[in-house]
Amino acid sequence: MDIIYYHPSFKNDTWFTGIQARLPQARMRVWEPGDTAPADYALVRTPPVEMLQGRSALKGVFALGAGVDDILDQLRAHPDMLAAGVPLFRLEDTGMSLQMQEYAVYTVLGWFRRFNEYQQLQAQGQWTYLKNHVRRDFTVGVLGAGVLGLAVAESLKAWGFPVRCWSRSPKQREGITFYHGNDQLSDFLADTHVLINLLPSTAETNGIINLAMLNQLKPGAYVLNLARGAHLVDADLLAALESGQVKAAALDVFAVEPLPEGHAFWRHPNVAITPHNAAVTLPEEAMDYIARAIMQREAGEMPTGQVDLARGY
Ligand code: NDP
Ligand code: OXD
Repeated sequence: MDIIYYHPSFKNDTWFTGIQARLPQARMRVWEPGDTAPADYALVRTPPVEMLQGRSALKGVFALGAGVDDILDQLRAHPDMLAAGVPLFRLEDTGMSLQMQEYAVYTVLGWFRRFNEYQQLQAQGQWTYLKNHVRRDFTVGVLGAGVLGLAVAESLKAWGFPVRCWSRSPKQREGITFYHGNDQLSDFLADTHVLINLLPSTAETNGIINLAMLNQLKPGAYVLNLARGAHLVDADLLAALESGQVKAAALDVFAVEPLPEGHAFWRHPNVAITPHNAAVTLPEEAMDYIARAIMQREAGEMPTGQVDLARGY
């Protein structure tokens, strides 16, 4: 079994040793330009187009992340990048849900208890009591009710906040209110005090967090973008922060990464920034899934995690 591998920044050794230990029959190699030798599987992040082009014998391409917008963008520009019938898989959870929960719970509790504002007051040497938010009014709305969105919703439900989610298809779970489709988007946004984004980046979702959306949230809303920078219209968020419609934002992802020096988000007093690490790929967990999925493919089965190329996620 031959596996080709490409990642622009990961340490290759970890992946080679880990895959070898799990799949002793595998021969894994880093793909280099010009390598057209046979391969059964590919493990990739933002792969060069020519790595996958013409490889109709591939039994699976495994994205080394949860989002596959980078690969699908390339596929749109080069429709022959993936041969017909070659399945693309993505990481489902593999330890990312817990990381997203940590980030969301920390951030939402900070806003709820107004710790971000106390930090600013401390910097001014001010001993001031701020009025507490009311838990039953502090409604959290999660855009996306997939693997990560649902995990985040459950973790905030456990803290007693009213929680709602918006997705494409209808869903049901105890203690969470669900909305679906464009027709129910306005109902989802009305009364949402904290907006958390965990949508995939697709033609339908890019630019979705714009002024029209922000203006439908409860005045003084909070925005947490954990998904992709392409979802957010930066200028609209800045305008909403300026008007007070949005009180604070926490952003892990940006349209251009690293966030360019001089971007207004860097020094905005009500914007918190992290460098796209809300949930990182954990190699051991990811390799457990990939090795299991490869064994399933070898047995003629279809593992979970297959990306629907037409749907875009
Ligand atoms: P999933 O595919 O499991 O979930 C996606 C959710 O979005 C689904 O509920 C889906 O609806 C919903 N959705 C998609 N399109 C639409 C639409 N047009 N209208 C309404 N709802 C829609 O993805 P994950 O939860 O695993 O991951 C979400 C995203 O998080 C990734 O795509 C990635 O971009 C980002 N991410 C960011 C990381 C970071 O470190 N910042 C790390 C990992 C992921 P339905 O359920 O009906 O299909
Ligand atoms: C991912 C990411 O999608 O790292 O996994 O953002």
